[in-house]
Amino acid sequence: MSGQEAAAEPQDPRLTELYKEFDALGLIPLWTEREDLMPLHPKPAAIPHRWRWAELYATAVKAGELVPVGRGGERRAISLSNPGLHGLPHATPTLWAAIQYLGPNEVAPVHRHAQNAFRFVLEGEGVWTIVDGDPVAMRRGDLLLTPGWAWHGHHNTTDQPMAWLDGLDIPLSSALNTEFFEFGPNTLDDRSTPERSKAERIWGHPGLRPLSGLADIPKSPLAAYRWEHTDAALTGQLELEAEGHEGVTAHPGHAAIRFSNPTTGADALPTIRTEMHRLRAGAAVPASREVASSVWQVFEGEGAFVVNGGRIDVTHGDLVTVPSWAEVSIEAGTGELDLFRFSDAPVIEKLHFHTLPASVAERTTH
Ligand code: GTQ
Ligand code: FE2
Repeated sequence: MSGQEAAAEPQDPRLTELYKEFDALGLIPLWTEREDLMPLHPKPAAIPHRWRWAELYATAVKAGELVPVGRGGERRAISLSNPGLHGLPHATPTLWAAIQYLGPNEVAPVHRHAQNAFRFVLEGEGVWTIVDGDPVAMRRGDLLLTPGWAWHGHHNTTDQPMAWLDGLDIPLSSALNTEFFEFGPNTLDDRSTPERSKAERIWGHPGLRPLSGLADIPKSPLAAYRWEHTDAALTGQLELEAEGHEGVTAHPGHAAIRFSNPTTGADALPTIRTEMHRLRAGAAVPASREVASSVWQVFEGEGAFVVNGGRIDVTHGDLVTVPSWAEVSIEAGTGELDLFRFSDAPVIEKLHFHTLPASVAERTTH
């Protein structure tokens, strides 16, 4: 019997009474909810969406003029709110993405929280983020980590503003009720500006592990992944491919690396996967889907994402959300396209929600 036929029939008054009883007792029967609770495949409320960097940056500049940064608010960060997520400051159901803006000589005070964070620098330099007392320079193309519960404050040492991308697991932490927060000292005493952080001096040597650090550390101890290394890794893959070596790139014309924890080889942060991708001019990442939600940012170049059949053109700094199970392909424009990406895949993999039989993996969303 279809729902319509059922609605047309007069309802048994005992059934009406039963629904009232459910309601009064704080109960909801499965049969009225099943399709929402257990869809045939993920049906995310989050939608594929693009934020233009030029627009984000312009509003951040205005916020810089109007909104002080200091104790209380702690950060001048403006979050990407996915239009499908009911006005929440969530880019996807699990991920926070924000532009953070620090004006000339400004200081963002020290605090710590259970949520894991990273910064990715699209452009600019001159800010040091002090992570557990270790000053870490922030420069173009760098990925900087602030693992959960590490103390951190930022200070701009120049007379130029700087803006960057923040990624955190705030929505995941909120859903799991794992949030803790602590204010640090009111003054940021260490204003030193070392080229290399202590973390890099210990951990930043390829394939070399200090004997003082043989125990696995679940959150990467390497506070900074420098653009110089990321760039060289991507260049190496494409050069080898051009020399005729097979299986070096992710796809033809598509080099990619994952930022990893040097003690475990796993993702740099326990809850957030971070990657850098480079497409040759005119190359494409073939269509695929995965059980994980992602945020992409264009680092250099221009191109297009095709998500669930919808084309999204992107240029320098633009951000795109790709919900779980959405089909996505990526095309580079007439030049090379460099893309930073972060996702919640480590969480899904740890919980084994990504292991599906092939018949299920064939199911489409649209
Ligand atoms: O820089 O410490 O975008 O605590 C959101 C929360 C940045 C930060 C954000 C934060 C920070
Ligand atoms: Fe923070």
